[in-house]
Amino acid sequence: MSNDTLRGDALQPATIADAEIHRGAGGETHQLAGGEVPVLTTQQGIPVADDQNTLRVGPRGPALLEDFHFREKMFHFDHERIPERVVHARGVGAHGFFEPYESLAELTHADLFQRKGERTPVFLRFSTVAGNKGSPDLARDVRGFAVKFYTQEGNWDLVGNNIPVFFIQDAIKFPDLIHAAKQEPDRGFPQAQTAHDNFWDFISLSPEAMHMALWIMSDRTIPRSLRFMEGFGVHTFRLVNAEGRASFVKFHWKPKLGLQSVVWNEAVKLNGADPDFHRRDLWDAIQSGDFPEWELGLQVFDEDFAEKFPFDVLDATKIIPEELVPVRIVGRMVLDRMVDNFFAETEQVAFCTQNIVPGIDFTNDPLLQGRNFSYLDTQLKRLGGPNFTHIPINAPKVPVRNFQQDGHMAMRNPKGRVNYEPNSWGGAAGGPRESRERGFRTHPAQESGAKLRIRPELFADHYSQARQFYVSQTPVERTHIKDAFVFELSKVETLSIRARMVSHLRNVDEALAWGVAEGLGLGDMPPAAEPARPVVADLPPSPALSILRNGPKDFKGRKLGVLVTDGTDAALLQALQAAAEAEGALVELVAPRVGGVTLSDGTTVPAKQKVNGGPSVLYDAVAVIPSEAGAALLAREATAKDFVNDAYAHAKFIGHAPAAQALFRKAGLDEPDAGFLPLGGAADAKAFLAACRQLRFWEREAQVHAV
Ligand code: HDE
Repeated sequence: MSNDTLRGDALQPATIADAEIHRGAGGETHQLAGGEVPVLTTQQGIPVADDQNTLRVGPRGPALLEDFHFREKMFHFDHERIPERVVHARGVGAHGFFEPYESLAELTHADLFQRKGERTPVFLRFSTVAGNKGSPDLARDVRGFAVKFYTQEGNWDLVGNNIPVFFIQDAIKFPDLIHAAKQEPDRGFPQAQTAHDNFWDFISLSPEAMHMALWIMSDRTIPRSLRFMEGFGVHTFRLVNAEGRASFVKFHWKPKLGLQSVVWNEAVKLNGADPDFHRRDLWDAIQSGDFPEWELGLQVFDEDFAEKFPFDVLDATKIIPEELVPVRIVGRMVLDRMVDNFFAETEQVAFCTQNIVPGIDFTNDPLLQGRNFSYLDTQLKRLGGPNFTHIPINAPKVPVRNFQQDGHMAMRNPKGRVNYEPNSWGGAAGGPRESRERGFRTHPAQESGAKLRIRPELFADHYSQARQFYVSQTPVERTHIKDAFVFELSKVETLSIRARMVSHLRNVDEALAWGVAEGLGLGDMPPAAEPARPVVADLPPSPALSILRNGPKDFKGRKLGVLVTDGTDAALLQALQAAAEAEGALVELVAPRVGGVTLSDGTTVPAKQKVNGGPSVLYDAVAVIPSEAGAALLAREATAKDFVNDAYAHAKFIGHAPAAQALFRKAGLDEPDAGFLPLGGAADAKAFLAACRQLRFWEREAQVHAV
């Protein structure tokens, strides 16, 4: 190696070397070709002259310890990572607001619910539970749905999930549940998957998890978009009004765009095609001004209802069916701004179930009580000290006044002499005091009883609501649940665990149990598990529990992938784009080259995806509109064949120009069904987009799955 290649000048990037550098006023800016830019400084504010080369003795000599800029830069880099969340490590957050549709003063004196239309800022973090921070978005998993309301009376955190029940009834089992779900400790895999022995061993030994098991095997755990899923507070909380009257409440978030999930085979492929699928989807929607929206719903009930309800309202493994206590829609939440900095906001945000405001209160749900300890405790470790509430994303937007002081990274040190109370300094000099009128007051519920480690009797019915969930599903959804059990248990190597799960399923639904046993090739059917308590009864189906019965009414917010080539009919493409726009849907072009194609009228259009990087799993429906020559080219391209084959297998609507037949034939799609729609002109384009509102041509699914 010659001396020349090691010379600092040779390593200067062109922008710096070419720049006409001079200091701006006060030495804070300098002039580059692109305009004024700030001068780089150290953390101490010292301007830096060279950020490309360490300080050394001569061009080939030893590095000098004196190089404070290098040492400071490297020291800071070395400490960039903080521990990831022990659960819900992978997440994405956004800002927005909540506004009530009406005053809820009769139910609660919580300030944010008093005045119709008054906006309260919120920050929402969605997450998966089991995977590490870098795990893919489409893991089969529960999604966290945590909302921080920055109210006028302090922060309220509604730390929910996209599933209204939980695996366990008592917080003391949480570490076991999470250990069992995450990577197995000896081998460090599988990542972000419950399809392994430890998880199903724990679940099959915990009958209380059966209701949740049905939910996680449904398509709820593979949402198409975070924008298309519900959120739930899960526990029963209390609302308390100004007179001190308390009601019980369960919180629901209903997406304005309706519910939608992907199918499992799509999820598997999406994880490879775009591990950030959900994150990107949220980013794209908000950045383009298509702000996602949820309505807040309340199920409000009183002691009387709680007494009569056949399940315990403190049991987080049970729901209250919406048909029994209707969900009252009371307001909306809109997400309208992505974060400026992922680490500062999404990573550092700290949700705590104990962050609650006057007018809302806890119940004795043993899971909720345990959570109230865990969240604060885990923040201390993760964020490194007790002052994480000073970080802007966590700080309330109202004044904070108390005598807490010092600690790591204190940012908000009060002035003056007084740091205790009572004190006799008087007036403002004496510092803040409690307020009986405004302060948080716990609802004075009567409590008495022996100290015991025991669960209430009604917690012990583990199957009735699991069955209710199953019978509330459409046939397509039931098949997906069965297939999910078969998939997951197929990855379980210990045969007795497979059999134990099936023995529970016999108490849920015999047809489901037999379907799973058959799918696994189980051999002898195990006897049904012994229920801890006689099953309540055959509960009526609850249509609110089905995704397909609660889908969107239109194709709004969905994505159409259009496979084009040189020579594609320009008028047809325009008609598709116009029809999609009228539906509020997005169109993305997929082409042999990302540079784009030249259409029939000679215009060129860029593509969003090259065909081998833009598989059809990225889209809700596809249109295949090549020219004849283009179709002949695509027919020789494996990824183009995958594009149409997957769209077919995933029961998507497929619009097609006549020339597409050549590609379909080569892909083996020679028996088009009613989910294939011909595209000639504008009228066809409209009809195709109208068909897409159903999202899937489910009739096809049975044709493509033989085992
Ligand atoms: Fe959590 N959970 N959880 N959880 N949870 C955490 O707190 C915990 C539970 C939920 O985006 C942790 O800051 C216990 C139910 C969400 O930052 C931790 C129990 C529900 C998030 C913790 C539960 C949730 C968490 C880890 C059983 C739905 C992510 C990092 C009693 C109602 C929040 C953190 C975010 C995060 C404990 C059960 C939702 C360890 C002990 C039920 C959405 O404190």
